[in-house]
Amino acid sequence: MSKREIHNVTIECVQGDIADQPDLDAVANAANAQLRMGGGVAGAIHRKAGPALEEECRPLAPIRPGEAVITGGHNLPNRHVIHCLGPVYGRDNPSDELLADCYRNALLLAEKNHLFSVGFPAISTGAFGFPLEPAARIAVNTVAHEAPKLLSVKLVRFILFSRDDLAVFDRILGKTGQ
Ligand code: AR6
Repeated sequence: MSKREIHNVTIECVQGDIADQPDLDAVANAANAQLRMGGGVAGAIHRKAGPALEEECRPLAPIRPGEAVITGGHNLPNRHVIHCLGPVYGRDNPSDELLADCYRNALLLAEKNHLFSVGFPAISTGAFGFPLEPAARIAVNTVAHEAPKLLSVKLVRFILFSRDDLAVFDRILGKTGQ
């Protein structure tokens, strides 16, 4: 686990489950365009939130790569879920920019809703095939770049499923802003 303070925003990386972060105002979902249950992160979030989350999502879908929408958290321990559609690597181009858009748009929604803390999984790095190292660099750099503009959001946590993924995020966060 690592932690950095960048322009008064704490950015940290932990190993864990995105659906088990009770101290965060919102968690981001690595969603599909239809905002349905799915596997991976979307499966974990919808399973815990319950069927009312899919119902709330229905009128908001479909969303485009890079886009984000916000809903309630339902049975999750978080007030909100911010659903991000990451790019499918090699199909949705330019994938680097679309992935950065996800993090930027999610933070914008968190600001609009006056949230203090947001958790992100490694969007697009599972079923959507984005290689972890460049995806982690985009994730960390985008949040660090937005940090000076954030008035409400003061804690951003990256929640990585595996120890190997955490090690990559830790290394990149350690070099950020140096
Ligand atoms: N908590 C934290 N990270 C997780 C969890 C979890 N519970 N489960 C998986 N990961 P993915 P994507 C990691 O596939 O690539 C879905 O089916 C996982 O190891 O969830 O954006 C949707 O319905 C990987 O590193 O998201 C979409 O169709 C990362 O989270 C599609 O997959 C993202 O993996 C989205 O694909």
